[in-house]
Amino acid sequence: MIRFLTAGESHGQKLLGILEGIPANLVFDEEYINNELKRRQQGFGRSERMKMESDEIVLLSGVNKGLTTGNPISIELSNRGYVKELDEIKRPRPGHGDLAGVLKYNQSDVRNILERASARETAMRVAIGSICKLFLKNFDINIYSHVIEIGGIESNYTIYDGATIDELRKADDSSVRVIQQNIEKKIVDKIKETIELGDTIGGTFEIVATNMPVGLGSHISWDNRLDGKIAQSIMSIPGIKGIEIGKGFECGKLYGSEVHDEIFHDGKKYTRKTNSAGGIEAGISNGENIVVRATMKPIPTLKKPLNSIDIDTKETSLARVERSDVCAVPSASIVGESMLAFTLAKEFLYKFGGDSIEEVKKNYESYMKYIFSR
Ligand code: EPS
Repeated sequence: MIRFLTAGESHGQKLLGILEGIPANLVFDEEYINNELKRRQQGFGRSERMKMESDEIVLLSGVNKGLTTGNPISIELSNRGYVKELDEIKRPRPGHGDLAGVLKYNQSDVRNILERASARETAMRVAIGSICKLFLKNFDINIYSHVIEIGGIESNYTIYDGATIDELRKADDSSVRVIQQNIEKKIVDKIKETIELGDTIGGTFEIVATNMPVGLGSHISWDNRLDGKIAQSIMSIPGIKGIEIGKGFECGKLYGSEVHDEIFHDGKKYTRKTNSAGGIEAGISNGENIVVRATMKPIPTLKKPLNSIDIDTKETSLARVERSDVCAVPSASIVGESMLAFTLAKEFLYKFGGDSIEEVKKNYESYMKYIFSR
């Protein structure tokens, strides 16, 4: 079983992460992890803070001579945006955790909530998720993402419109992680317009995991279902308000005959021609690519602030204005890849568990032999 914990605040000294349960003898590719951190820092619409930060991990434990030891892996990331003494905040921003947090934790300074609620924490999730990606790569499982809509401008070129995995890889070349160049321009213009307005925008991204084995997750109990676990992990990303698996909400508009993926056999294995289910049926991975979409709401910190209340005086006032992102959907898609990687690695180890990579591989290969004999 793997699990992770993070600690740290947005303008605190460091972010800390502990990942437990990664098997021994995994090649720990630090360059890959740092590159994943860079991918999260890209994206037109991020705050000036992103130019300041240059995220690179400091590895503290769990690796020897470039290989994991099976011990908990602990890492740290520094915050160049560290501020020793922060001023107090009294005017909660609608849409942020500010008000609900100060009430719940009986705080008089909104800082004590927002510094942790901040999406800065997702940098550590990407560091941890990229270790999970390295693990999954041993089994040829790869995870990709691209942005399919920002501020109402849709790409109309999702995995269900024929976008290929090779094309998804190209999202890394786009400043807003979209495949089509004409849409990229429209989205960049929309973000520029939003900056001018002193406003913010959200959007939707699509994540795909390839080469999935049949059999992760289970139908036997509500809390074993893979789709439920994926939904929880993606929904835990700050700002996410909606999630779909496969064709998701569109399924509610179609006939069963238009939705369900017919079953074939090519002489060696079962195949499907469509994947509306997004690779999961009855909470079990069915061997097709896992497809997840998530929608991020607009960032709550507005340059033209919304109405709020001063929590000390109870007087009507405008919400606090801080330096912030205008659009962080491209970054959120990388965080989404990482959270999916963590959930899939966890389920993979649950099914094929072992204390070393060699042991997991043996279990996996013997299961795959059985699957292909069916
Ligand atoms: C964030 C506000 C911005 C973002 C930050 C998340 O920070 P600042 O207020 O210091 O400009 O840049 O995201 C990150 C630092 C990051 O690494 O993603 C917020 O309020 O959530």
